[in-house]
Order: sequence, then structure tokens, then C-alpha cells
Amino acid sequence: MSAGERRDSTLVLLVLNEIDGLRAVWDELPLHRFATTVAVDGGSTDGTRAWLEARGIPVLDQRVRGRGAAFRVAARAATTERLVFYSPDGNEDPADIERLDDLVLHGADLAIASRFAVGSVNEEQDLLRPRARVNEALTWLANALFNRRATVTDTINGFRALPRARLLELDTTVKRFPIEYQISIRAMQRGWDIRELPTIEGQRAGGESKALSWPVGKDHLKVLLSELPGAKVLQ
Ligand SMILES: Nc1nc2c(ncn2[C@@H]2O[C@H](COP(=O)(O)OP(=O)(O)OP(=O)(O)O)[C@@H](O)[C@H]2O)c(=O)[nH]1
Ligand SMILES: [Mg+2]
Repeated sequence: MSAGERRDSTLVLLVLNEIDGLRAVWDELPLHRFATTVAVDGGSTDGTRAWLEARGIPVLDQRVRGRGAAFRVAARAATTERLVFYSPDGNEDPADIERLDDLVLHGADLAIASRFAVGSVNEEQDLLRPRARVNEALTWLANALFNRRATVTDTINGFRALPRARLLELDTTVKRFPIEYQISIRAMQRGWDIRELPTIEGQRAGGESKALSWPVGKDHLKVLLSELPGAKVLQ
């Protein structure tokens, strides 16, 4: 891509009360490099929406609540070839936004910023790193059950990019957090070219986590089981 050219890609900001995070990362977002930037708002009450609109960013509403629903709202509304999903809460390094889009531009069906690849850093500071261990276990299971290609090291991170048509084709159903896990599993089932780049995960800039460990972990397991052949009854 030449320096002044805009990418045929939409930068999708997923927001639910992320005013602090937005303020922290805003100046580092490569908005001028993307054909479009849109936000999908899960019902913020902290001024997130007005803050984005004041900066000229279209804010899409969700009829159905949850991060999974937000992915579909973005895929249906966008008109570009590719999508990059970015959560502006401080966890995701803006320097990787264009790198992810580049992986898709060069042929990946799905590009993931990995917190577990060699050279990456996971934000968890607790000595035993329980969240990381659960993430690794879920990723191990997905690889063992569904992947016939190179091992994917982070099936769960939401910081990812893919062709818009590919996302629509997956016909995802998850409403809440495990949307990324369903996308990764369905991509594996289809033998897609999944590429990763090591990322450095930052700390949350403020606001509150919406991902409560136990319910979210349980939801991931449900998705894993529901993607097994013949498991439709579990959905
Ligand atoms: N549009 C939309 N965004 C959401 C929804 N739920 C969460 N998000 C956003 O998705 C991103 C990830 O949510 P987090 O709560 O940070 O989840 P997490 O990164 O697993 O947890 P932390 O470690 O606390 O950051 C954030 O930018 C949220 O604002 C939702 O229902 N709709
Ligand atoms: Mg986060």
C-alpha cells in the first residue's frame, strides 16, 4: 500500500461505556488510513456515543445486546472488502491495527492479534494468571478438535481482521462474548488460512470489564460443544 492510500477496509470500534479508553487511545488510531471507521455501541451511558459523534464517527446501534451481535451489525453495515475489529479499552495496541489488515490484504482469511505467540505479552498480572490458563486451555481444545492446519495460539482475542464476506459466510450465532471463539472454530472447520501476529496487551484504561470470568468461561465451553458435529441440540 502506498503511504497516502486508504485501505479498502473498515475500522470497527466496539464500545460499551469506554469513554476512558477512547480518550487514552484516540490519537494513536490510524483513522486516516481506513476507508471508513464506525463504532457499534452496546448501549453506553457514559457519554461514549456523543464523544464519538463529536469526532465524526458514525455510531451504529444494536437491536440485540452483546458483543457477538455487534460483530454482525458491523458486518452488515460495512461496504468495504475487509474489516478490522478494535476494542478501545486500552488492551489492544493501535500499532497492530494496520498489521492485521495487512495480513488479510495479503491473503489471510482471518488474522488474529495473539497474546500467546512467541514475542507477545499478556496483560494479566496475577501470579497464577488464571484467565490466561483458561484461554490457553480453550485454545488447546479448539485446535485439538477442529484444526487441521498450523496451530492457532489465541483463538479468543477479539482484536482481529477478516474479509467482510468471510464473516458473513460464517453465519455466526453467538450473542455475547464467545463470538471470537465461534469465528475461530468455524474458520478452522473450513480449513481457512488463519494467521497471527504477536501482540502486546495493555491494561484497561478505565471503565469496567464486561467479561466476568466464570459466565464468560462457561459460555465459551458451550460454544465449543455446540460446534461439535451433531451437537445442534446444545445451541
Ligand atoms: N458494541 C458492544 N461492545 C461491547 C459489548 N460488550 C463489550 N463490548 C466492548 O468489547 C470490548 C471488550 O470488552 P471487555 O469488557 O474489555 O472484555 P475483556 O477485554 O475480555 O476484559 P478486560 O480484561 O476487563 O478488558 C470493550 O471495548 C467493550 O466496550 C457489547 O455488548 N456491545
Ligand atoms: Mg478489554
